[in-house]
Amino acid sequence: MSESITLQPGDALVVVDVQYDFLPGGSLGVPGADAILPVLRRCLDLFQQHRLPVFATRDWHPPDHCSFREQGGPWPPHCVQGSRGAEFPPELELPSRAYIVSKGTERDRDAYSGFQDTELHARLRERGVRRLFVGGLATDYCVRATVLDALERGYSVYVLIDAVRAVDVQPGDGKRALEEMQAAGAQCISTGSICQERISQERQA
Ligand code: VGL
Ligand code: ZN
Repeated sequence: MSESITLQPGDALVVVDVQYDFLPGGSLGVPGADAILPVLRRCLDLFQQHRLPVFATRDWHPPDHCSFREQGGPWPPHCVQGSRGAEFPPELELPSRAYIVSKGTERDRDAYSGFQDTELHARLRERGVRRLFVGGLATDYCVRATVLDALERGYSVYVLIDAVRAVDVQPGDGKRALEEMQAAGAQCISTGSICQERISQERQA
């Protein structure tokens, strides 16, 4: 049993690439990914109750992006800017104040990490964020890259293991990615170990 973690000022939730194309039925559907939706939903509620910021990254590719097979890349077309596949599913109920980070927007550059060519780091610093709680898709690609970049930039990182899923192109890719993130300093926790208790606003005042 891991200890319970109390949310505090300086914490932020980072939801990585929870978009239709990465859900079952999508062009790059991650097996079982729909199971993380209610889990993330509860986390979003918790962070909102604590008035802590929420960031959501999205893969946001031009129609002829270099990562697509027709362009010689490894993937079927996915998350094309403005397409339904690129949308966040309504079940997620992202708060309107969530800060959306678009990545992979340049035709000739792929970006797995939410930090690559984006303002994520600047926005997090602006909000005084020091600890990131990360969930989303996919464990072995964008979650991995985002977590490793965050650690490199000095953030403490908690990977929400029940709120991530892997593509597993090779069996075990997701498991290896989690091990790699842990070796780099990330802590893997279940969302259940985040303390549900609300910080009393009165007490803080
Ligand atoms: C992703 C493959 C291609 C991801 C993005 O979000 O993990 N995976 N583009
Ligand atoms: Zn992509």
